[in-house]
Amino acid sequence: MGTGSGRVIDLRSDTVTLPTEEMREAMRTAPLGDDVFGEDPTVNRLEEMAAAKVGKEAALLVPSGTMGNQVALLTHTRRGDEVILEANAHIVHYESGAPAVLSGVMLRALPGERGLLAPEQIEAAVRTPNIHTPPTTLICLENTHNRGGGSVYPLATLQAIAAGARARGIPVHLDGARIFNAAVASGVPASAIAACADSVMFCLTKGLAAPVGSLLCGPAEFIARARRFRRMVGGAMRQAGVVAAAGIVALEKMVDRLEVDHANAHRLAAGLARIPGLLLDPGRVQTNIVIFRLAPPGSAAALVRAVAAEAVRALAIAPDAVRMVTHKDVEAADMDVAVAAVGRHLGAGGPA
Ligand code: TLP
Repeated sequence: MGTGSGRVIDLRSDTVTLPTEEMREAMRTAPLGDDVFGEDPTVNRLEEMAAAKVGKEAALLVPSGTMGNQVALLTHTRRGDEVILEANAHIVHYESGAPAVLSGVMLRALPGERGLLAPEQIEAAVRTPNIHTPPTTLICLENTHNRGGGSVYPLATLQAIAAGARARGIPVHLDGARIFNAAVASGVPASAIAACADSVMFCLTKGLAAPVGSLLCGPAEFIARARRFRRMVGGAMRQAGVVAAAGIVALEKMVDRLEVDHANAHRLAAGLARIPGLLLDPGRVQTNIVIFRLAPPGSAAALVRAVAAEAVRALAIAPDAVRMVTHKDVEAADMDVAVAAVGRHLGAGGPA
């Protein structure tokens, strides 16, 4: 069983993608300098391209999406402030408690619908200034939403949230780790999505397949302040053009092909949804993330172990929930192999 070729179908994340040959060649030949002196031409070029892609004045290369989000929080907030965000946000779940440690902020985590917040929900959560309450000084949104199953904010919702935030003078930070998946799936340019936020972070290392790097983008004045916080958390790098070179290829060559990942995710979801004992509405899969639940007493960990034995890798994200993510290093036929492996486990009434 398995892939028969010794190849592993790794659906744990789109972060597992390896750089393309073109990226490796660009990395080898990139003109370099010391980026802490602002002298790496390849980093400067990537930052300009990134800012232009999302319609912001400036951009800052950071080693990871986590650092991009945390530098944004440091730049937007002060200790004791409150940040409104969705309860399943990456910033809440997967950034090691950094907002509490680095920025010293309170997180006001609101329950969303597949990770998406409604404008009225945010409006109702904004604090009225009072000596007893932490001031609301930032709203964070995530698009696409990872734990929401790759869900995409409708542009009108983002615009309503942005209008409400602006009226109150509260900035919006967008965790757009997968903003290009959102753009490709919705047909809305990344710059129109980003226009609903003051700052936006996006990753080169997810579907775009670069080995390292994320960009924090925003007004020039904001990015100038963020540059100091990047330094503070140890993210100022030297000849970072080595990684920026791959990032340039990622932005130029890897965005349009994301629709292939989305088509593969739809194929995967359609196949999985036919398996008894597996709970998934394939109509809700919008991008490259497929999250399904198991009817009781199904165990996500047991399923992940069983399919791993067939060279299919997935991630248990809750006791009864499994995540599979498509990306450039898997193809359409792999989806059928993955579905068959899951089907065998559940069909065999595998260990609960
Ligand atoms: N997400 C990773 C893991 O950290 C869970 C993944 O496999 O999906 N924002 C969002 C929405 C993300 O999904 C991620 C990465 C990040 C930020 C952080 O990026 P990195 O891993 O570069 O720090």
